[in-house]
Amino acid sequence: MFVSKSFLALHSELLNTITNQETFKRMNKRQRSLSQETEELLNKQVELEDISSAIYLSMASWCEINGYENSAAFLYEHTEEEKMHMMKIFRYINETGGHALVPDVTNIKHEFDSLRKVFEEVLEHEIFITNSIHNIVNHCYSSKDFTTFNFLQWYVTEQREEETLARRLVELFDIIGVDGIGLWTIDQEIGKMASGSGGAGTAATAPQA
Ligand code: OFO
Repeated sequence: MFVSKSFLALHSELLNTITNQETFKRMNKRQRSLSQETEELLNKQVELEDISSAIYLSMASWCEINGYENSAAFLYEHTEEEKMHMMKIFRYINETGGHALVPDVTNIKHEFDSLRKVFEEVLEHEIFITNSIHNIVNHCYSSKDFTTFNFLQWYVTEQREEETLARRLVELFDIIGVDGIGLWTIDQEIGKMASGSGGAGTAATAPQA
């Protein structure tokens, strides 16, 4: 059977590439400092940060179409911030020899009962995220993965700030009340709190929820 020279060359080039990729994968496995279990926990956290981003985007949209412009701006910015949280972990997984996986986020709700409910859900969600971070930190401490333990300290600080701010936002509803121009005033106050807050390790430019 006649086989063209260029086909043989292409075939051998392909084989080389595959061999190189396999060698790289084997080397990568040997050289990884991340345990399988920590990698799975971090990939789960990547997904949670992406879910946070999607939830806040949905909330921002709801606020915008219901006339709460400052709250919408706050949540739009926070959507970006959650993406940044996700990417930090994503890159860390690969840098330490793991494989970061792109999450498949679906089933985000689009309707909310009220502005107050939006921010109550933000607080509830942030508490959930804090617990998740603490769970990974605890795992890293007991498995003596001090590199990841150290990496996660940024998130520990960030979560404390995010929870505190979310609590302040919910308190606005009790302090100001929602009657009359109450909701309008709360939306203005949320705008002020957004522009004055900053995250762990960031300049005071982005809002935290
Ligand atoms: Fe990523 O901190 Fe909020 O969720």
